[in-house]
Amino acid sequence: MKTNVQIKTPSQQEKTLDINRIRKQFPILDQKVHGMPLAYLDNAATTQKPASVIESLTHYYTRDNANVHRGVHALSERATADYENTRKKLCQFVNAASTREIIFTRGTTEAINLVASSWGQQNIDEGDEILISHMEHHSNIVPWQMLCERTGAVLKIIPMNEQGELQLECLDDLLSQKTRLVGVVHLSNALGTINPVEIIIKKAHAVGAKVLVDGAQALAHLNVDVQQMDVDFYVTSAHKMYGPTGIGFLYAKESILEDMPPYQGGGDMIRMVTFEKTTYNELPYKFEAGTPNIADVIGFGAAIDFIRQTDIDAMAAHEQSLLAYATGRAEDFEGMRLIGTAVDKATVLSFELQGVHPHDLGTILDRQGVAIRAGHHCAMPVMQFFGVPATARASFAVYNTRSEIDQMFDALAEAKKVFGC
Ligand code: 7TS
Repeated sequence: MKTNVQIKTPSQQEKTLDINRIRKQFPILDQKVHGMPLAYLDNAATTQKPASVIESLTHYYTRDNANVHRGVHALSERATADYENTRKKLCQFVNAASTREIIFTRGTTEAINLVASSWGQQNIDEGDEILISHMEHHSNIVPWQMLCERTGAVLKIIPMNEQGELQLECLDDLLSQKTRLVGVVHLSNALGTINPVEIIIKKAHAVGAKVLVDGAQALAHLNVDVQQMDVDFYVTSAHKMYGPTGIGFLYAKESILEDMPPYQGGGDMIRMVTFEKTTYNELPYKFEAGTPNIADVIGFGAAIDFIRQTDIDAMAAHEQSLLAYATGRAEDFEGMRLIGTAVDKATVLSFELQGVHPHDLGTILDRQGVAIRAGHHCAMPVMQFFGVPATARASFAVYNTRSEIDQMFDALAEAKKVFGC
């Protein structure tokens, strides 16, 4: 089946990467699974980590381990400097106006819950509307549903079409003076669609709504400039960008953060505590209660270094050429249906194979050393839209190769034989 996918291929001027050299930086890739070379194609779930990230964690625990912002001793000063250095790197990486706008969280999920809880508590009332899209991850659905339940606000949905593209022509009808917040995913984990977030932001701002963009999948694949985008909230997780699990951040405009109440109370987020009254710390610390995940923040910094050194545009170009190759093979593969064929897409090949349940596919591919994901990808409304219980999903990162994609298609051919289809 031919689709309308027009995946950009790298232009002549783009830096070409030495993928073998990059692969050598990822020790985990050099292994066999069930006697076959590992082809790790589950990067939308989590990416692998380069040696520099792993070493930064070891270095921290062997040389610098201490609590931050508190001690006057050398270890605490070094730990604090490295911790805050990651904030500076992130500030530059997304072009935030100030480090005060970068709040460390456990990841995307916690960042969205922080906004729904803190900003939501202050800005959402009965009858207000929150607009999200049909292709959101559960973490950009459930916190808003919970907020609606608490406040009596109404959740509305931007529809999508059969290609898995948002129907932006519906935006003018959906947006109104009642809309307080629009939540939209930048790069869909279930479909690979890249959404035109700038257009959505402009239209939302025109009715006075704030916009939260879920960048969990985006920051390892797209160039993001939060000021140019004029986004109010941007959230992500380090573990999808070659960094550690359990850490991510919330970017928000300083003026909005200043007005938001704290999310959690405790150490570090206060200026002065008495039993009568507590005053809160300045940004960004007002939103970072308790001892933070120091080691993984430092590891996150090493992951940003890796992306910057490798060059995000060159990485994106390589991944686009992998996706174009895989899409071409999929179109020639009898019985395969692609789920998500947006014109503008990246990194994700979601599909079903006639006659084989995605979970069985996942298991058979694993026996051939190929790691993909099978399931609803925490985007059940997407599955409901396409009328499938689950999809199989391959997702690419900078270290993947065409021969790994061939290995996947060989394994898929094997699966067809096993199931006689
Ligand atoms: N938003 C999107 C678009 C995601 O892809 C994910 C995780 C999240 C939010 C939540 O991120 P977390 O780090 O807070 O868990 N997506 C996936 C996935 O596709 N497979 O496993 C996790």
